[in-house]
Amino acid sequence: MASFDANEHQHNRYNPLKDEWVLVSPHRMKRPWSGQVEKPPIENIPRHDPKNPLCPGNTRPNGKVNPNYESTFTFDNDFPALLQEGPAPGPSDHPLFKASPANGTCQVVCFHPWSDITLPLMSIKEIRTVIDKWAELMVDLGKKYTWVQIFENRGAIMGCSNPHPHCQVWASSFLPNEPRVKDRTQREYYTKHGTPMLVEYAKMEVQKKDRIVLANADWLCVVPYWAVWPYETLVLPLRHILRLQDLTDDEKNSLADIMKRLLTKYDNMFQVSFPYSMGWHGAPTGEHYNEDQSHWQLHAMYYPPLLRSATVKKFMVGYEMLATSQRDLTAEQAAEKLRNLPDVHYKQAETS
Ligand code: H2U
Repeated sequence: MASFDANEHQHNRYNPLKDEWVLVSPHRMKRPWSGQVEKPPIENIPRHDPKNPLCPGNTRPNGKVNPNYESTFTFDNDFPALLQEGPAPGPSDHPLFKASPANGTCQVVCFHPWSDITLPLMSIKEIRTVIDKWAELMVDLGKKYTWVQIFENRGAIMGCSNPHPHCQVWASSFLPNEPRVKDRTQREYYTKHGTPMLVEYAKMEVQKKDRIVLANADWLCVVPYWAVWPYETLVLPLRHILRLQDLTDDEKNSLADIMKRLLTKYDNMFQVSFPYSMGWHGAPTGEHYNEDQSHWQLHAMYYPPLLRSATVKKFMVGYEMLATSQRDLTAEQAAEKLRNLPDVHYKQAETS
């Protein structure tokens, strides 16, 4: 039998952050596709749409009027999934029917006054204002809440309801599932090895090189060894940093550089605004500020669904839903493809 080659032969990879395995089947890359084809995303978005509730100066359906903002604009989500107050469920009368209180607040952050712009098309300075807003919200909401989740859904394919560039911030009185698992796995790793898991991981990826997409003085962007989504990336600081609000001025600028280059590469892949869900994870806040959280390392995840073209996305169905996540393209192949894409945006290449 031939000797093992990760780019050719099936294998499982372990995700130590989520304590999960992913099945890698690179031999399937050549199979034919005759399944669903998504409609290409509509790209002719007006700069200002008088009917869009996220645009400057417009009245939202609840009667509130947006200011004529010129940079970022943050408002309380008019349809929040978490309310600040409400009656709490009583104690459970059976271990199979447990409920617990859930309070919180939801906000929307518009990145820019224009609807026809996205982060990769914004200047480094403009991206920096978004990062500053994120850090500010982490501080403000983190005073009261256990977890502040910053996330961006980009593209209708990812459930984004509005083309205006924006993200959401949901702050909660509880630790949601994903960070709850990551808190446990990072804590266990730190106790066992005496070093934060993701600080060690970044060091190893710098040595190994084959999964690096981008790097600068402060940041590393890799397709993680355990990636599930075809072009999933993990953005890590090179220094041990617990939370987004702990970044220095220089680190915020160099993050804006990494974000612009990564998102440009994504868009250049199929010459479309590349859809994704992204978000930040760092040490919990609220009551956890007073605890030792050294096991945590700040990181951002990008989960784009596209696989073969602008219209064919990866579905997490069947085996993924019922057994374990599976991918065909290896993380190393995905990283190489991303690394080789230009970091000048295709829309800006024509004009520069
Ligand atoms: P997406 O990030 O999935 O596109 O969601 C946009 C959010 O904007 C969504 O949570 C909010 C929705 O509740 N929204 C308002 O708060 N007010 C509006 O008038 C429109 C949309």
